[in-house]
Amino acid sequence: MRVTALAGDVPAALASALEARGLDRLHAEALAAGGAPVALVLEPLDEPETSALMRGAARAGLDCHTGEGWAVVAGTLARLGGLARPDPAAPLPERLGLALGRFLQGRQEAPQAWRTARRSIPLDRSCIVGIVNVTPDSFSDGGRHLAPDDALAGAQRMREAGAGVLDVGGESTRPGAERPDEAEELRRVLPVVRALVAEIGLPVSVDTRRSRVAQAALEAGAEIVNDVSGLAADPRMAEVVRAAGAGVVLMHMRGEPHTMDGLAVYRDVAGEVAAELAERRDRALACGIAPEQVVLDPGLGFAKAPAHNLALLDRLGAVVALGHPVMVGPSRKRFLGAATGQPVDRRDAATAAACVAARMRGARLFRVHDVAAAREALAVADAVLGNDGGGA
Ligand code: PMM
Repeated sequence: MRVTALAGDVPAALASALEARGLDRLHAEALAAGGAPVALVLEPLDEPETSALMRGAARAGLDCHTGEGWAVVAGTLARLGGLARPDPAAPLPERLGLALGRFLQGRQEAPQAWRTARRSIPLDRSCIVGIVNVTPDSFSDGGRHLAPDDALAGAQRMREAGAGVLDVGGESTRPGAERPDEAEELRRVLPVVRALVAEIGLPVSVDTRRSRVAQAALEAGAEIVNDVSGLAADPRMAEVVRAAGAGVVLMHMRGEPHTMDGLAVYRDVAGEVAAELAERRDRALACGIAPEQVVLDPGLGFAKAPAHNLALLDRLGAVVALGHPVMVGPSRKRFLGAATGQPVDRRDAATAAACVAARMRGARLFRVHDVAAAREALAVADAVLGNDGGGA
């Protein structure tokens, strides 16, 4: 007898093996989807819930580890479905049954498009977000795009290199950077937004924590708000996004750019970032923002030590599982310098590699300075992920 291991973490590998042995495609795909690995933390749990969960998990063939008020359950999606299915002989406590049911219902493929104020951006392949910083002090392209004409020329090159979105920011969020006042931020951002909207034709995003800057940029034709505070810095931001129907990037950060480095303390960075982003997302939806408008970003470099950034890239699935398209912004950041020894002006290959790592873990949008390098690397990742099995 021959024993051949499949790529068990890739559902399509299981489907191909079944199809090659005579199952029809739909059946093979359904079985393979049920075989997808899942791991959940449930907390807080009371004593009866913990006991019921342990019994139910054993019956369903799931691994279950429990402690004071929590449980970790791991296995396949199909077995988790078995656990959640109502069983009159051994009903789950109501709160537990509801929570599992909600999780299974909400668990879906990440949406294949992003709705903005003006269009739907397709995400069936990687979307590159070109960075247009109009700050005199951004850490990696400081001042290069300050004048609108220069920004326009840079944006034209990004479009030719395959950018799908342009992100204009007038505030450097680098640790220790001085924050411009609102008038200065508006003075930097608005002429560039106007020029890009008029001349480039790509969707324009504004990277700001201020609702007045976002509002003015949206009125000038921008269609996305990229808020590194996840709508937390300005109480009016959510309403501005809602009223305009704008796309919104909710990024994870703790504290403020000048306090964030001291808050980079985690016991389980991916789990904590996902839980904190879920709270931000829930707050945005409660304000009337539609789920289709929302993109989530783990905030690489924001309140994260180098090892946290690497762990987040590896465990990005925790953020992807929240059910929104995921953006990452690794571009030229310090953790890439720590991994490669390269200075900030020589980190574009490392950036492209980080983008590919994130793409393999489910990210769809990539905020970078060097669009051409990222585009080429991600074209390969898209082709690998979009392959048809080579024999099907
Ligand atoms: N990083 C920076 C600024 N804005 N926005 C999002 N959504 N994600 C990021 O990772 C991010 C961001 C800081 O980098 P820069 O100064 O090079 O723009």
